[in-house]
Amino acid sequence: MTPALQSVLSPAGPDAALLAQLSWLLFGAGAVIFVLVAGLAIASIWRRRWRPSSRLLVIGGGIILPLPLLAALMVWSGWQGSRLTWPFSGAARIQVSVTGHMWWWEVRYRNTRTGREAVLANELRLPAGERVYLALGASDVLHAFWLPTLAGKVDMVPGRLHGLTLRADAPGRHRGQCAEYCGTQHATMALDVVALPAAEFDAWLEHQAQPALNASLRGRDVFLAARCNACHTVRGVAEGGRQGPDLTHLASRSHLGAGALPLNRAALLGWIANPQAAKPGARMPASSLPPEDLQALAGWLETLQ
Ligand code: HEC
Ligand SMILES: [Cu+2]
Repeated sequence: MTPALQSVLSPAGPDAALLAQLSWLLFGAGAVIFVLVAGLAIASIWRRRWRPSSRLLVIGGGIILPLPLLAALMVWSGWQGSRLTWPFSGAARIQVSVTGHMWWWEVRYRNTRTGREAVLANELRLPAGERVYLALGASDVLHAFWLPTLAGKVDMVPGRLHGLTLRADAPGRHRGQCAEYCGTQHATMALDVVALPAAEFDAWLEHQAQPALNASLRGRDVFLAARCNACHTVRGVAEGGRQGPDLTHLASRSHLGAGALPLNRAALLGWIANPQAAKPGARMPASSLPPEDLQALAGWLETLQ
């Protein structure tokens, strides 16, 4: 699998391409102004005419060069900005609401056909080549949604919804990151993004909307006895709180704790025993389960594909 991209300079969607073009243009024009003004400064010193009122420098470098250039850039960037996709929910088949929490992402898909909801966390999948509408909000403090390879940055504000329409040109992996300082673990608030061929995406979403399989194993009993469902939902097992990520299909994700750890058995055991070790400040308490219960619990969570 190709590594997930997280750079404005590798655009993979129409809006990101516009923004990358604009960044290069602004950088180029800035470099041109810098070189020309520096050249004029050197020229005026060289000609021993260096005074604060040196006409060459003040009129040439201070007015004639920057004014038209900056004015042209302003017009150009305003025009480019107006070409960015307007966030409009009506045209999109797939609508997702993404909520920023300290320090993870809640991702809810509404299937407009069946009316069923699929809830997941820290992972966003998109059908490639199709416009997707995102409704962005926050539950606690300010966060910001930023997928540099796909679109511009949008603030996530408690009590408000901001829209974003984006499109990934082709199947591939991307990485997003919270872009508004939101507390201790702001840096560990990453979002895995996977663009899939449309048919594959539909099958995946259908699966995510199903309740959990293997609902009758020992690990499930540990999950309930340890009251993990006070904060976590596993659909088909326990409608729990929303303080923590929905775990119904935990095992289909690639990371734990919004990018804090890769998802495997050892990481899972360590996380459940003490999330503070990998992510100090995370809003999940340590547990003191006996080792065999811990193994059963982790084993069961791993079956939640
Ligand atoms: C007080 C609420 C709370 C309780 C109780 C709790 N958790 Fe959590 N859990 C959270 C929060 C909040 C997160 C997200 C932390 C983060 O990424 O910053 C989390 C994250 C997780 C994750 C990682 C999910 C992901 O997709 O990244 C797993 C797995 C998990 N918890 C399992 C458990 C298990 C098993 C128990 C019971 C032993 C449990 N939790 C009890 C709040 C809780
Ligand atoms: Cu943040």
